[in-house]
Amino acid sequence: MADTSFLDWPFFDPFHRTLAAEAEAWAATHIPGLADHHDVDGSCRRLAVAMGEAGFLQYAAPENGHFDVRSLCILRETFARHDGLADFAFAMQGLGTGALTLFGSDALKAAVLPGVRAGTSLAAFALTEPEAGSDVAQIALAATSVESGMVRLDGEKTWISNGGIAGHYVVFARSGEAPGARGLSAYHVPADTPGLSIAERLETIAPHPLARLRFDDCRIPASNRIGGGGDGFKIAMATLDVFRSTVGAAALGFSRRALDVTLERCRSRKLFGAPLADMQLTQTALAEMATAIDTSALLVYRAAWARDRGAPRITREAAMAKMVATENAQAVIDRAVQLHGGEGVRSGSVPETLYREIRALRIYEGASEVQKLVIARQLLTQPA
Ligand code: COS
Repeated sequence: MADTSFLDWPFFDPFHRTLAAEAEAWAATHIPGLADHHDVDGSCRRLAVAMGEAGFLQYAAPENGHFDVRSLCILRETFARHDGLADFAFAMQGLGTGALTLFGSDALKAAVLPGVRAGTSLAAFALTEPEAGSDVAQIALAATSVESGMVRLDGEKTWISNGGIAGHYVVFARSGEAPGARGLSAYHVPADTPGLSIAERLETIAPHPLARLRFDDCRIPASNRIGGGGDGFKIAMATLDVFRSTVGAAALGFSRRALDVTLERCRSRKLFGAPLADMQLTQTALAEMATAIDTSALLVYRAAWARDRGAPRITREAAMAKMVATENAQAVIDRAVQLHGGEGVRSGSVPETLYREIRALRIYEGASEVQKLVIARQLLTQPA
């Protein structure tokens, strides 16, 4: 049983504890029958509908427009502890519509978000391009105003989660109001818009729905723009400020699972006539794993709490939470693999699955190296 004592920390309100218990009970009952890693598209569709029916997607696309980031983190941590695809299906409904929730017009929100909350319409966040990943200001996909209130999109996006199964994408494009970061805008693009196609499905070490998208003379109404013209960069960053802490929460869920199975293993496995747990080398590893997990949890829930209580910007806190929790999780899971011996690398074992699942989290939504840049810039721009 995973440690839930963190829920007694002062970061939480009573309803967070209730939500954590509800999510745990739901996950234990429903996720095993819904997640099938040989059918990632079907699994994500089934998981989203079931999470919608259970009411969890209300947190991913809140009706009142205000994210409760602690709830998002609790849900991601809980789902990730049970299954990486379950976490993914939940997270994408939030990340894929975060820009709409925060900056969209009432008409767009009313048209799109009910299906997202129901889990019947899958969402995607289309930021990265073949030549613009960490350096968002280099986005090249062109948005050009054309006749009768339409905008034409031309270019490519890649590494797009839910690409191929999403019902709609938030697409960041160069609208040209100014050079660099100030010349981008965000658009809502339904997946069935003519000119939008799936150029390639992308396979990774922990399979998830992922694709490269092509936009060829893809026309959408100008009213599909999210926020103001030229505001796309800030909209992307504000969305990532919310969701980066939740990536840290998913990493925490993976780490807690790794520690749980390692504790079981160390108690039951005999080595030189005694349980593995009796060796001081093992105890050192377990102590370091548990301390890394608590360190991550403190940073993740600090960032979430700070935003929920109204901090105007939590860029630094979210970057620290994402960087430390994902890096710590990699180290914790590597230790779990080592303490499981051969079983740790057997295909399909829990440590092996976690080892593959965690790797991408140190890269997506801002690699650890980018988080360091973000943290340092925040320090350097503070008044002396
Ligand atoms: N919230 C609101 N506004 C923000 C912001 C935030 N978190 N971060 C930056 N801005 C604003 C800045 O204040 C600046 O505004 P002004 O033009 O009014 O001064 C503007 O946005 C440009 O910011 P900056 O100069 O820092 O832009 P850079 O191009 O130098 O940004 C980083 C570089 C690395 C910070 C940015 O590109 C980044 O976060 N990259 C990682 C992106 C990512 O996560 N990619 C993965 C794809 S998603 S799976």
